[in-house]
Amino acid sequence: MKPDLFQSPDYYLLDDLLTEEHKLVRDAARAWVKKEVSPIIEDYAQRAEFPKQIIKGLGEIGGFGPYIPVEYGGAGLDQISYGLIMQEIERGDSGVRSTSSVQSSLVMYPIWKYGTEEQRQKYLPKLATGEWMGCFGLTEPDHGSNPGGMVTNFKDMGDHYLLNGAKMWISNAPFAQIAVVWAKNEEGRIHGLIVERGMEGFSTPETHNKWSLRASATGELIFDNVKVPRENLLPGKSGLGAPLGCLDSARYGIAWGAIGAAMDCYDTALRYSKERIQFDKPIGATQLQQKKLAEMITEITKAQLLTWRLGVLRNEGRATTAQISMAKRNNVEMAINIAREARQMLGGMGITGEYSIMRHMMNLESVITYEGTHDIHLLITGMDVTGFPAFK
Ligand code: TGC
Ligand code: FAD
Repeated sequence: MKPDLFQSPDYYLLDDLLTEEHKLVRDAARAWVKKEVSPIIEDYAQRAEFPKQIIKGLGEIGGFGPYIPVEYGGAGLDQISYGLIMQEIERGDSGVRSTSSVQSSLVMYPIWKYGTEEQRQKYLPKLATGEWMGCFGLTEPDHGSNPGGMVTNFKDMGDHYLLNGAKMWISNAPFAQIAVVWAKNEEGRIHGLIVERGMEGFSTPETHNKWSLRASATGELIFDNVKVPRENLLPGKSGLGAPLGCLDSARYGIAWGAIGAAMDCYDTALRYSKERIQFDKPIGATQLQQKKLAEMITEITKAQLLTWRLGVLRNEGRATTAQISMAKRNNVEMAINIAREARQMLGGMGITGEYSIMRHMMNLESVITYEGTHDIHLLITGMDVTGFPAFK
């Protein structure tokens, strides 16, 4: 793979809207990605393997629980710093950002928000350093966009719960020490349970043959009469709103992350367009290629503004689920369109692993599907503006 020469586009001088702390956090993440992710990621993606050696560094740059309070091992940062870290990590690879998103927003967040003090003390510090990795089990083979229909269930056996069912498409599952699993009790009410690797009847087979997010490990969670200790139930919130609350945080991070992938594709295509000579002039001097680049930087700039504003609203506790949906949907579509255009700008070279674009493009096919599909986010916006839910 070519050396990482990334230069971040900032067409509207958005750095002026960031604090010194935001810039420090972002620059540290950017430098880490250049040093630890860019040189190896193509190889790991080609081999369909998650690079476990980066876990410690991810923890050090605040990639695990950026906004979780310092007393629990988190970085105690605000929502814009959290977003900037996701942007930089996904600039390297969406699969690495996935690992970070899942650990932060889908494992640490529910333990922090819905867990007991004992659960926070037991799990959060280890998750913050990456000593323990976690995964989040919501999706099932027959319930993806409609998680409320889940059939995974647990029975109260007095001194423990008995968990049965299966989850599918679970990021980090093959190597995670713990899983935050959403299951229905005997009354059909959804609760979160912390399931630990090693519990009898719990297995995590890996999902192979993915053409997307190849550097992220994906698997199933299978529960065959798993005895879960009573103290592993998250008591703070139940109902579908509990897992959906976690998704708000993760989807917000993805909105930033997608900008990172788009910036990397744009920057690569821009550089290539100045160097690649056809018909005795750089392809960047032709109107057709300039149209592509001009539209890319316009879309990136609009997404940066949208997402920065969303970060401000989240810092103030005012961002709604529908606003987050709009940003996730807009930014991932923006990124995937830019990746497709940028890939074409590199001609044949665009399909090789010499450049990051094709990998981003394939990764984004997962990003546009997980954490709520593109269609589901449109329906969330539709419901918000009309008041009519059109899911059912
Ligand atoms: P609905 O009736 O609308 O809501 C049920 C209850 O939940 C409440 N609620 C929320 N609460 C907190 N935060 C939110 N964002 C909430 N959204 C809804 C709601 O008020 C209600 O509460 P209550 O008290 O009245 O019961 O639910 P619905 O069944 O009609 O479904 C709505 C829909 C379709 C929007 C929802 O199911 C949905 O978002 N589906 C998409 C599923 C999804 O996003 N799955 C993601 C799985 S995790 C993942 O993909 C990780 S990938 C990670 C990576 O690798 O980076
Ligand atoms: P379906 O829900 O079957 O949707 C199929 C199609 O139908 C989609 O285009 C959808 O938009 C459309 N559709 C569905 N309902 C409607 C409707 N009412 N109106 C109009 N169109 C509709 N899940 C987890 O719980 N944890 C994870 O860590 C996790 N990681 C993932 C990693 C990867 C790489 C992938 C690919 C997925 C991951 N997921 C995870 C699962 C992901 O959240 C689901 O794939 C996603 O929610 C969609 O569910 P589905 O695949 O079952 O598609």
